Amino acid sequence: MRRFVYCKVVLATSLMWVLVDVFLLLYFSECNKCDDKKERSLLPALRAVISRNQEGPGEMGKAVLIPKDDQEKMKELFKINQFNLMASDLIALNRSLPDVRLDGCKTKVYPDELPNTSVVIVFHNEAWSTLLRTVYSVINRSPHRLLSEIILVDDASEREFLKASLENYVKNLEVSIKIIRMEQRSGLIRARLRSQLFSSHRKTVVCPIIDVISDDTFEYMAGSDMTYGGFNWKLNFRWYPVPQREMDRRKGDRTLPVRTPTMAGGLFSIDRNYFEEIGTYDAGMDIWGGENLEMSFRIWQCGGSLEIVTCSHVGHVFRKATPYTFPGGTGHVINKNNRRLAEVWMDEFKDFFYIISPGVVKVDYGDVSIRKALRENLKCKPFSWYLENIYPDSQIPRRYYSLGEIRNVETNQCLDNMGRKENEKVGIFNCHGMGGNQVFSYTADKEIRTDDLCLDVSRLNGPVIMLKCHHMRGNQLWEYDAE
Ligand code: UD2
Ligand code: MN
Repeated sequence: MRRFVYCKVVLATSLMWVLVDVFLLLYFSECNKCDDKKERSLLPALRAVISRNQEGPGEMGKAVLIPKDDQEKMKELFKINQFNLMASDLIALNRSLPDVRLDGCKTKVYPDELPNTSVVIVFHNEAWSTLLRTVYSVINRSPHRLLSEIILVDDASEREFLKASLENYVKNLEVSIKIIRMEQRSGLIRARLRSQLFSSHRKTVVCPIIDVISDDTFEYMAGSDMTYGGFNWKLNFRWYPVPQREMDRRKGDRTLPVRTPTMAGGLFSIDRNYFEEIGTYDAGMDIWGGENLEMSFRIWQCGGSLEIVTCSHVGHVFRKATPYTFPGGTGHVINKNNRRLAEVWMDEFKDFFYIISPGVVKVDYGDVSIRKALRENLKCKPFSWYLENIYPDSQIPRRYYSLGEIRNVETNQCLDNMGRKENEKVGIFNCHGMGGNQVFSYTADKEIRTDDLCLDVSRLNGPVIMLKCHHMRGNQLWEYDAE
């Protein structure tokens, strides 16, 4: 959020929410009241160039380049939010953007009786300019009759300017804005729950295309309608190409919603009652991570559907590092959340996660009996059904012969991906029996894969390299000779 991130959003969909300006002047005067001096990054020399017309910094989504003399300062400020705060502060709160939608989207007509939406934005210590630009973009780019309110959930921020100044500022906006304060740091999962969000087509949960706002220059770049959400063995959310079957189902019309196996998690719209019916979030998850896959699996397995509405765009600053603390430690928090999701939803397929991340099994994940009871009550389908029907191109194979190490019993050496990436050679290393880089699966399609990469040989004498799995057999087909 703060940046942009809304958690939520809109079915409305024909609009792009952007980030944007408004009364720059107001902004400055507010900001001058900020106690946190570090936030006041605007240098006098740069202020002069700010204007509200389309020639101002960052207008029409352009990159903002900081002059050489200010680069030191810029780097210093970058650390506060893990994005270029100086650049963001230079951009108008109602910044103009190019219309990046597919042409077919621009003439679409939507039904009159769409439900109202409350937009929920959670934040912990985010910057003033990104938070407010998010708010303005929601206001300026959503039909007001569909936008009932914006709810800002403050997850126990410590920055002074997010207190009274924020309250006073939003009072004057033309859409009702509620601010809810968490009394203690709770994480984005429980913070979102506090607002009791959302709205949209019952049982269809929708996400926008997520456009990329550069963390360095705040340049606005259109996201693709040709990727959808998946995940790897480590349970990281990943974008993968939209498969042919999904193009065929839509008869090639790219403006129709894409059925996606998972969502990124930060931006989606859901019917409020349905959200409650399917068990909101797992409130036992801490701070960050895991909730997006948990919700994705739950929606599909329990009879709902998840779509990317390709005519809807929302910009997001993808940060390379997290700006805030993870009470308990980053690894611990994420592993705990992922274990909760694996234990409740993945059945025997959780082995893929555990075997590639040994060590994770030692992490205490608390009590999941309530979530298991929820799955039971809703009569949700098994994970194998999800893999078969919703995500046949999954990195976790629905059917496989084996999962484990590939050992040369003579030398006691094992095939090892050596932590290498796509296009690099697979290696051989002493067997360590710890899983991780030495885990491979021989699948029913006769591929040998390690997470989302497959062993591939294109020349008779090798080498064997690791490439994206293509499901076409050919150079990725391996026969096992038991003899
Ligand atoms: C991605 C998702 C995010 C969430 C996360 C996995 C997108 C674009 N983003 O995170 O929504 O699904 O993956 O968990 O899909 N925040 C709090 N309290 C906290 C931590 C964060 O309020 O303890 C706020 C934070 O200030 C921000 C929002 O939650 O406004 C999302 O956090 P982020 O931007 O660090 O997460 P991101 O985009 O990496
Ligand atoms: Mn984010």
